[in-house]
Amino acid sequence: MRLTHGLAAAAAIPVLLAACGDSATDSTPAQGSDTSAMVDQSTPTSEAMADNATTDEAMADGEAMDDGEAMADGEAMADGEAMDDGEAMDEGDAMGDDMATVKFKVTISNISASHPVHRSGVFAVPSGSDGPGPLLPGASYEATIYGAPGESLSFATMFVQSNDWFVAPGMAGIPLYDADGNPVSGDISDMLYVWDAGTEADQPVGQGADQAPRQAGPNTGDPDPDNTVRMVDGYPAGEFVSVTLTPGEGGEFTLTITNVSDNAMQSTPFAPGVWAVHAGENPLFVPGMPDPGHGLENLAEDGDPSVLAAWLEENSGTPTPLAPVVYVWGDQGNPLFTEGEPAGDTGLENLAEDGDPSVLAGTVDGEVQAVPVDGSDPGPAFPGSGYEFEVEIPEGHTLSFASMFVQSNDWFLSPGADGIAVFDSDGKPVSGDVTDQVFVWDAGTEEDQVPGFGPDQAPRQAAPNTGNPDPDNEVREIGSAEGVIEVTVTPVG
Ligand SMILES: [Ca+2]
Ligand SMILES: [Ca+2]
Ligand SMILES: [Ca+2]
Ligand SMILES: [Ca+2]
Repeated sequence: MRLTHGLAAAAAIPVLLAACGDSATDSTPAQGSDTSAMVDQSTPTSEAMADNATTDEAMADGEAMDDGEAMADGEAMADGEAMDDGEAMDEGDAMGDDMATVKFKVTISNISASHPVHRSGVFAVPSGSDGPGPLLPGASYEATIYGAPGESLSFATMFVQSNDWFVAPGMAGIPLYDADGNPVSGDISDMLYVWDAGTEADQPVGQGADQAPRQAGPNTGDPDPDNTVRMVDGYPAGEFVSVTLTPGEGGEFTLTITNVSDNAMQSTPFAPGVWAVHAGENPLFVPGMPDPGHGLENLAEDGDPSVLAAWLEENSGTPTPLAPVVYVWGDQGNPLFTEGEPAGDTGLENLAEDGDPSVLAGTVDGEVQAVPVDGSDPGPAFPGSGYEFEVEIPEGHTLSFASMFVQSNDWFLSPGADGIAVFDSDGKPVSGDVTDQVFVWDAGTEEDQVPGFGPDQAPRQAAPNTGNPDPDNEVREIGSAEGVIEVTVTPVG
C-alpha cells in the first residue's frame, strides 16, 4: 500500500467505518480471534478478510458475534462447520457476496503534457470593424496569445484570391522566445510562407471562378492534382502581409497581421484564421503531406476557420502539475462538492486554489495521498507522474477524489455527483480506465486567469488564497478530464 501519508493511514479505519454508517469501532477479542482464523485459511479471500476494518464492517456488531447472531445474515459464515473445515472459505464467491469489500488500486496519472497544442484561438475581426470579416488591404487582425519559453506559435489565414492558398509559418512554427529566454519581438513576416493546401485545383490568381470571391458556394472547385500541402513559388508572404509579435507582461504577446497586399503583384483580402501555441512542430499541417483533414481545407478554400478552430480547441490543453489528492468513498455519491452551489467553507477552496487537501479531507473524513508515484515526499505530481493509492471499498459504494489543476486559479479534478462507479450493476468490481467519469471543475472561489500564466495561480501567487473573487461563485464544470489525467481502478484484494 502506497499510503505513505501517515496521518491518512492512521485515519483509514475510522473513515471506513464512518462510510459504512456503523459505529462498531471497538475490536473485541472474539473479532480478533476470528480474524486470525480467517487468515489461517489461506484462501483467495483471506487477505481481504485479514483487514480489521473489513472484518469490523462485515461483522457489524462484535457483541453479537459472541452468540453468532450477527453472522446469521452472512449465509456462508452461518455454517460453523464449513468454517471449521474451511470449505466455505474455499468458495470464494460466497464469501465475496457476504463480506463485499474489495481492495482497489487507484492510479491518477498526469497526462496533461500529451497535447501538443497548449492554447488556440481565432482571429476574425479586422481593425476598425465591429464584427468578423475579411481583412482588406490596410487593415489588421489582432490576437492576444500567451507563450512560455519552449513554446511556438503557428497560425493560418486564407489568401482569398486563390483556390486553396493560405499564409502560415513552416513546420517549426515561430519560437516565441530566443535561446536566452527573451520573448521574440517585432516583425516575423520573413518566417511566413504562402502555402497551397492541395485541396483544390489552382486557377489564375484573382480570376478563377471557383475562388472564394466568385465561387458559387463553399467548397466549389476541382480536386487539386497535387494533394500535398506545399509552398507556392514566387509569392513571398511578406509582400502580402506584415506580421508582428509584441510581447507584454507575464508571457502575453500581441499578434498583429496587417494586409499590405495593395502594392503587391496581387492585391488580396485575407480571411479569419486560427492560431495555436504549441510544443514541437506546427500542428496545422505537415509540408509535403496531404491536408490532415482537421479543417485546413475549409480555411484555405472558403476562409472559414471554424472547423479547424474546433479541432484545435478539442486538442488543446495546458500542461499542469497536480496537487495532493483527497479521496473518500461512500454510498451517497460525491461528497466533496455540489455542482451549481458555492464551495462554502468545506476546504474545497484550499484544495482548488492552493493545492491543500487537508481541510477538505477533515470535512468529509477522507484520506490524502500526497506523495507522487515518483517521489518520496509530499508534493505536486508533474506531467508523467501521478498519484496512486489502495483503498478498500464496500460493494455498492462509489469512489470520489479531488486534486487541484495547479496551473489555474481554482480548478480541480473530480468525478461528478455520483462519484466513480467501482462496482458494476451486478456488484462486480470494475477494472480499468474510469477517466470518463472525471471532469475539470471551477470551484467558483477565485477569478480565472489564463491557465499557466496567471500571477495569482498557485505556482506564481504571492501567498495562498491570493486572487480576486470569482464573479461566478458556483462550482461548475470546465470540461472533461480526458487529456489531463488518466484514472484507473484495479481490484487487488
Ligand atoms: Ca491548390
Ligand atoms: Ca473553391
Ligand atoms: Ca474560478
Ligand atoms: Ca490564487
